[in-house]
Amino acid sequence: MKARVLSGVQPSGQLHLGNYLGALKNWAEIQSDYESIFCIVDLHAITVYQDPQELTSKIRETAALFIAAGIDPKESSIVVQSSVSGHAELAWMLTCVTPLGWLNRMTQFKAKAEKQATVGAGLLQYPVLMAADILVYQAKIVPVGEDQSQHLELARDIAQRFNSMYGATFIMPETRLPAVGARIMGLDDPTTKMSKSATGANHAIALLDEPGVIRKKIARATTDSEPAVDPENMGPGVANLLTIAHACDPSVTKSVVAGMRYGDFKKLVAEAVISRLKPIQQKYREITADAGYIDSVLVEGQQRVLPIAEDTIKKVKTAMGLYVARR
Ligand code: AQP
Repeated sequence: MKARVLSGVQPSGQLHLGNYLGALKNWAEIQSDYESIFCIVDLHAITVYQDPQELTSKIRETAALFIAAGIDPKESSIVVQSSVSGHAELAWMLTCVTPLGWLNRMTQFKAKAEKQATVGAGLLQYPVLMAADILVYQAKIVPVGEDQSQHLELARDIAQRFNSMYGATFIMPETRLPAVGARIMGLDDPTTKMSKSATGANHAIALLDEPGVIRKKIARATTDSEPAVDPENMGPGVANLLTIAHACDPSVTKSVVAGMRYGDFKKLVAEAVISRLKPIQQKYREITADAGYIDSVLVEGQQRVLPIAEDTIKKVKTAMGLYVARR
């Protein structure tokens, strides 16, 4: 029997190169080796305010980008998190075994909370919901970018604590980081990770950006005051661009770019990105031309995974002594 894989993306904005290189590309590469479940985590997205209409369309757009990036819906289950109630149900049960101090230590919570006028309780709960996403399917492998490593550790701690309180129930999930691209940084500020929620116009390359836009964004990317690439002494901006180019086209290496003037180097990076995104954008256009296709994929995904989630919820309820209807 194949081990189970689980991962997700928030439909909270335009998917970007960090999401692709840190997550989607890796998912597509490993999907056939596992029983794979990939989620559009809309319940995570609402931990900060989302415009309802936009959220609805972003959910479908995200699903279409999963497929365009190489996720095969026949092989992998593509699921909207809120369409399987077990995620939220298990999250509550896990909340009740999670010490508050564990959540207060989460660096992503601290960083996001600083940007909000009012901090919703859901933002603090975010990593517990993420633990539930993984544990409700008893997933063994969780392929994510580096920014999620701390949340994955917490998921393991929560699973362990539950098992020691109520008996062996959950299997321990393992983090799987990509070899290259685990942490893509913002083009405008290479000290912060590329993210959907950042507001700078030149921060991220969206997967659906036109070639002209990509060239412009990369041309404006922050580098340093040196004139040319010194492979032994690269500033964070240059190193980030090289990581991006290498992840998009493995033939672009340190030795290839050594001594290149920044203008030429950036052109090389832009072309590597454009070539990598071209087939994804083409497939996206094909998929979205068929109005009913994405919904059929999402219903199929939901139906495939529901029995797994229901089985876990029953086990957890039984372990905790909650009511389970006898039929
Ligand atoms: N910059 C990144 N480099 C590598 N991997 C990344 N991931 C996200 N950013 C990078 C990985 O993509 C998956 C989905 O993560 P997400 O939906 O939380 O993406 P986001 O862009 O970080 O979204 P937000 O809404 O902007 O969230 P915050 O504000 O939390 O950053 C994950 O596997 C993630 O590791």
